[in-house]
Amino acid sequence: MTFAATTPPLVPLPVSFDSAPAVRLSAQSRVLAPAELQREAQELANAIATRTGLELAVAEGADGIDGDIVFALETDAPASTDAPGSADAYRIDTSGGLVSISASATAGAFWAMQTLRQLLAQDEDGWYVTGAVIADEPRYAYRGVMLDVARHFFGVDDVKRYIDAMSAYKFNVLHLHLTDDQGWRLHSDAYPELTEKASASSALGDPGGYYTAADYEEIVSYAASRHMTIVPEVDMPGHTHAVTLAYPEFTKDTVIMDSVIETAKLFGDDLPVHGTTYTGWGVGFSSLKINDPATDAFVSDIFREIASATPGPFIHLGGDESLGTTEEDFASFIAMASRAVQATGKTAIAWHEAGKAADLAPGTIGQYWGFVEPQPGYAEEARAFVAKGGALILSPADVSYLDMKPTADYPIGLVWANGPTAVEAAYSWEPTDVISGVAPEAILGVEAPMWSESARTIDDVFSLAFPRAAAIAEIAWSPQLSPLRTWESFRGRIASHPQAWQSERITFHDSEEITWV
Ligand code: TNX
Repeated sequence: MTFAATTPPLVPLPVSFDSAPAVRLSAQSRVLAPAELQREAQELANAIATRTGLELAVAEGADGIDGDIVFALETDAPASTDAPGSADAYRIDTSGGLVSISASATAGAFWAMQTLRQLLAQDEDGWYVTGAVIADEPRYAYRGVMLDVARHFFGVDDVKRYIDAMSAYKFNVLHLHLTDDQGWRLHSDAYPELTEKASASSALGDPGGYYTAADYEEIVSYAASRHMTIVPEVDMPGHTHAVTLAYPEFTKDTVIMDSVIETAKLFGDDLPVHGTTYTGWGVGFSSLKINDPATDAFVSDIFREIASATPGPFIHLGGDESLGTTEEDFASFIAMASRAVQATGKTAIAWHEAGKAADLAPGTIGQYWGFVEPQPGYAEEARAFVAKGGALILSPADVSYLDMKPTADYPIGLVWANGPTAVEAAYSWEPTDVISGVAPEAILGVEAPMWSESARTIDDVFSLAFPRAAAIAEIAWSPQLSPLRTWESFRGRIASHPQAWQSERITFHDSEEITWV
């Protein structure tokens, strides 16, 4: 690992960086790439045009001259090919008078393109690419963000903007929380009333919406073109009040527990009523019927339909906060649902409570959402996934939940996860330290969830996500022991990023922890 005395403002930090002569860009500069990388080349030209106004020609080819940007696919991979994430590895080298980018796969070329965008700089003579020799590859293969489109609905264009903003930080998974008490957001051919009857509204009484099959396909393929995998989540057996509006026969009666009454009082919400729209922020009162053949068939049908529309390897079955369900019923439901996912050929992911189920399908991946210092019982539930041959995704709520307020007086966001989450807190945690007794290889990666109870627009979403999403991106991508993997270095490197955010219309929290430039 080598680092030049001054490292440009790269986030996430690359594995190694050395300085080299800069490459001046002009209207004559071209972006050259082999046929397989034309999309990445075009994407780079678009990003350069948005940022600098320079419209570079994109062409197929390998013979660049000074001032060009040249992509190449190398079969002798820059990283060992069997390492996880090696398809993501790339090199950038400006030492020959042009910018040369090499990768062993299109994904690596795409991440190189994102690094290159951060190397764009301007002086009195115009725009240039900061001189650099970079060799880079990710720490984790799974680098996720989640968007809750159930509490508030975000349309296809908003989701595409989220994909663009997050893939710029080398996130490669978008987990969509598609269903919850407040709405069902994906059309089902087999159960059309889910979206006909249970998608019209959102939390706070805001308008709802849903994705048609064509919308979902558009999201999936847009994500794929940005090397992001979509992980669809259908949350069950709890968080299913929306189903009571469409197919009440698959649901249990509503259980109004004290926590729901408390939440309703706190936020002035109405209490949930079985079969009518719910727009509040309570959790845990709804459940599918357990040990009921008709419900089990519904669950299998839904997973089968979603699996056939989803090219990625994962389906998330939820499993969180089933507060009105007995442990026995919960365990039996999770055993059934995790197998129903497996039967589609996909790998199941579940929130960590599902680790309680003794008969969880082997190989299920757990998503841990407790605190960095686990609450009683939570670490044990998380370890159960690993014991059954699965792996863990870490989303500790007190550091990685993007919907927590960044400061106590922030107008939107929640505070239940140990109060507001500062940027420094989001940056300063180590994935391998969270769940003791788990081998580092059992950690598949890291994910930053964005729940949308209080986020009513995509601008709200961005203004909660940035800059903290960039902190999580560095945890997911950069080597743990790199000399510049420090809060002081990060806060310096991120300080100039609003220049790019502004050109992409990305709102952000103007945090006092960072001296913005
Ligand atoms: C907890 S963490 C939830 C969600 C809420 C979120 C708000 C988890 C798996 N469930 O239902 O939206 O808190 O921060």
